[in-house]
Amino acid sequence: MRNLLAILLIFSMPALFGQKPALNLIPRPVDVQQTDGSFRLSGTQTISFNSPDAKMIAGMFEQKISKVAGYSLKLQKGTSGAIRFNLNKTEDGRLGKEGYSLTVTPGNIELSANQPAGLFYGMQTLFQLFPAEIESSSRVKADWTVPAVKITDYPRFPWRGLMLDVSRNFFSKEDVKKYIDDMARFKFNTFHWHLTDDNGWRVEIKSLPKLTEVGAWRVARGGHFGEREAPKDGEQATVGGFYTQADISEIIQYAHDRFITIVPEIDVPGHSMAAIASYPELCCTKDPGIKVNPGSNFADWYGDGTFKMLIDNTLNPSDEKVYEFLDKVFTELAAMFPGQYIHVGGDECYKGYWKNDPGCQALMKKLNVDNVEKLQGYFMNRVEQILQAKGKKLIGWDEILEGGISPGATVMSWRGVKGGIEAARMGHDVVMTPTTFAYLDYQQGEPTIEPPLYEGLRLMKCYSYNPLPEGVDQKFILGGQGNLWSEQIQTLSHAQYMTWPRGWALAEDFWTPNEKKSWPDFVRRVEAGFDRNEIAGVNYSRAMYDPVISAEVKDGKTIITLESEVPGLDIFYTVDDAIPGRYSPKYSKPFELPEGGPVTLRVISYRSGKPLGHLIKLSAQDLKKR
Ligand code: TNX
Repeated sequence: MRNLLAILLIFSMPALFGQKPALNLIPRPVDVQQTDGSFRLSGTQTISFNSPDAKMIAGMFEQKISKVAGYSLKLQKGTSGAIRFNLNKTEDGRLGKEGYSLTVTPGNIELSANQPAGLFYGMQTLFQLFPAEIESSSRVKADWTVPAVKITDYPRFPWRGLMLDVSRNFFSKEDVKKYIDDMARFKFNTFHWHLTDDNGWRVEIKSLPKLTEVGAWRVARGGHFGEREAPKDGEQATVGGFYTQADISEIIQYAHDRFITIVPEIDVPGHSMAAIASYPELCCTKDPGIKVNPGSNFADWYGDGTFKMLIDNTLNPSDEKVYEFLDKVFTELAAMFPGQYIHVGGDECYKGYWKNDPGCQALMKKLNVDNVEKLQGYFMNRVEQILQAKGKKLIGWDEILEGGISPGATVMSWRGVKGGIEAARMGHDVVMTPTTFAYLDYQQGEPTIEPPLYEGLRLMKCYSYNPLPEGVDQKFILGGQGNLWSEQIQTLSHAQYMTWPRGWALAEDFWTPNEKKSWPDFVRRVEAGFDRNEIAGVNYSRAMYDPVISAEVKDGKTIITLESEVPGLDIFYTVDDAIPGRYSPKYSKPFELPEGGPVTLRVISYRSGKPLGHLIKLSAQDLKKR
């Protein structure tokens, strides 16, 4: 009862002062006009729909309300319900395929769109206008009101994606569905499913049973991925999993119901160790000792993006049997996935084994080419022909540009933005997923606190991203995508931790007009999103509260700078081994670390007298290395 009173008080406060309540919508809509009052669910209202498609969305809304509020609202054909889901009879030109308009008054909720997708996105906005309790998965008490508002909204880009790598670590069918659920809440419409790599083949191909009998399983290992022990002779491979074709169909349907298209990826010709472990004849070395990799180190990286694979993980482009294999794989894949795109990887393909292979040399002679890069071009073009024969379009990582690729290929720009710019200038469609703004496997806060990884990408940087590079025609930029590589991610909750809130920043980068974006306003909405995730039971990271700590050595002195990306935080620190808190020195400007003995810097961020960030602890040596 007391909770209810408190909730009522909070909700009536803006009304008492004549202010409109703050809305916490992510991504921020194109146009929002707040009006007076609010709509209250009574439990006896009706929901109307004007077409079978509108009925489907209205039914989803009804089910959600029934689950959390326990109301059974009546669904009825027509346009006169208190809550109305309408597909426009004449198209509203501004809204396009995915836009919607939503009007809430004290008497009605009216949602309209040109297409069902628009109604679905409008419904997500409507859910975000309800109290946070709407995110609950069971019945809860709440004041089920929606502030009066008029919203016109549509996306900036048609491709708004997230990628999940299920090869490095397997994620169950249920995990994948949960991940898709959360994408849908933020109007993502593309799920890129990285199904194969060196560490596991995850999709059943009936004509090639070993891909999942052998390729889906690796030896059990703990510890940091990339530094694990290689498989031993005779060791049982017990860790992994795969999706049957029935599982795949179920997930496709699940995503389809949430207006999400799945783009499956089969990563070739590199990153193919799991396939090679299953069928060693597919690579140049034909080494039957090649195993599905458990996260051991099998490459030398030279720091400039070049590398050498110490174990052969590359398909042989000169062997016709490889194309027969790929034809089988893509025939079954094309039959499973209804979307127009199949992603064929193409990244980080090591060509060292090709160089020494007589078959590859003969092929180079025949093609009259003098470098192995061109062999990848040949391979990719063969793969594209296979896809075209199945009515599918090829999309690949930006390396596919290097060997020459047909203009019909779509390019995913990951090595920064330059591949995307170059591809768009050549007339390719492009999806922007640069490491510098969109890599969700990167560390999101203070590196000594976050799970170890070789790079960082903070929320503010994600949020600053504009997927349309300067000087590029927007028509070639389909949109953008965040990529969650799973080398270091073993559970769904960790995947969620890495994805949110950075995924919210990307959702807004891909949906909201650039000029409508505002970092301080986004931070406020992110904090409201945290509360919602608490209720939804979805993990997230609070790393944005941790300051950026930098050090500069000047005339033998170490100068420390502490910067908060979140406005309005107080940063407290100590250099005397005391635990920092509200009575410690408050940071205001760069300061010098004391000399003359071992020194430890401790830092923590507060707001309104309450700790928000982690307690960060760094030695003077650590700092000097920064
Ligand atoms: C590069 S991005 C890769 C992935 C790794 C990722 C780790 C891309 C096309 N290739 O195989 O998982 O870096 O950050």
